[in-house]
Amino acid sequence: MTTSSRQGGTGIVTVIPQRTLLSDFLATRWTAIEQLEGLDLVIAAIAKGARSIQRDVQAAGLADVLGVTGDTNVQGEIVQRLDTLSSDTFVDVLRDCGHVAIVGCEELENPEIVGDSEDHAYMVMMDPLDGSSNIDVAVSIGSIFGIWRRTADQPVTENVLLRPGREQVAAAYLVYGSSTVLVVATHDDVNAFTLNVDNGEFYLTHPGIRIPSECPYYSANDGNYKTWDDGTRVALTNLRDTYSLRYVGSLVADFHRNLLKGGIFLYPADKSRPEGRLRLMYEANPLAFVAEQAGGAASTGQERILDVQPERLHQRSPLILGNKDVVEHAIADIGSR
Ligand code: FDP
Repeated sequence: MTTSSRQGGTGIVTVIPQRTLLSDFLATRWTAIEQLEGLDLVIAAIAKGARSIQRDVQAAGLADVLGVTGDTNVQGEIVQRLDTLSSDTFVDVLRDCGHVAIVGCEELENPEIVGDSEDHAYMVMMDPLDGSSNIDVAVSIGSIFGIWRRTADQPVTENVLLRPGREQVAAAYLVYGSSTVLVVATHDDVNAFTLNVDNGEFYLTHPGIRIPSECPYYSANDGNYKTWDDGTRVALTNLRDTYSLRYVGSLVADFHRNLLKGGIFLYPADKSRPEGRLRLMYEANPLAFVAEQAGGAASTGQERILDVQPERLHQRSPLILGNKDVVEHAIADIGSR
């Protein structure tokens, strides 16, 4: 049995073996868990948005979606057209799925309220297009989602989103790379689905992901060495002496490689960015949740990422993420001076 086959000019036939469809996975996975009712539709909506963004990413040089909009976002960063398109697309699909109350987004200063009935049980924080600096140069980019549950009696306001990462019920991310992959994590369960571009379906390709115990890679922007404090320099020097460097500069791509192959990602605080560079609510928290469910760890260097009590929607955080023992070692080095 095959799900698709293709014959190119070379006469080589690509045969894709039968695999579980994302839709079948979603229809059966969480049915017995009352706390996750409707989550299948939220994930299906993310997959729907991703299909559309994937097409735009693939055609980016041809379609009129490359380049900057001329605006800066709430972080003061230059907004790319694909950032705006992704943000609009994911807000629309999450609104249409009928189970999301509010969407917080890197590109939006204030969250978008998209529903307030009892059915609208989920709250989503997203980075709709991660790795913006890589858009125009055909390097892997992605989308990141943290998903929390709302209690029905809570009014839907911005403040309901200020919840610690440990309360997420699920997290998901996309990598638009050499293939398009959707990773979905719930409690103790991380699975990855690969898009078949021929029929637009996601198939389960990486069931039950666990971070390998080996850690071949470390990922950090070494160009920041001059701005790190002494403890961080010790940590990075030890990592450099032990592991191979891999740094794409798109958080999702670096994280995804480390999740599948083993590795540690670091974007620590530095002298010019004492709060770190990455965003707590829609970068650090969702990926920390995925890492922990796959047996890894995530820390600010001072505390577990998932325990940070957020004060602002767009707050930044240092991030040290990956193999548990290597993360713990790096934290000890950072605190050693
Ligand atoms: P980008 O600004 O290109 O969107 O989200 C921020 C982020 O990329 C991450 O994806 C990436 O890991 C990091 O910034 C790269 O920062 P540096 O260029 O400072 O290394």
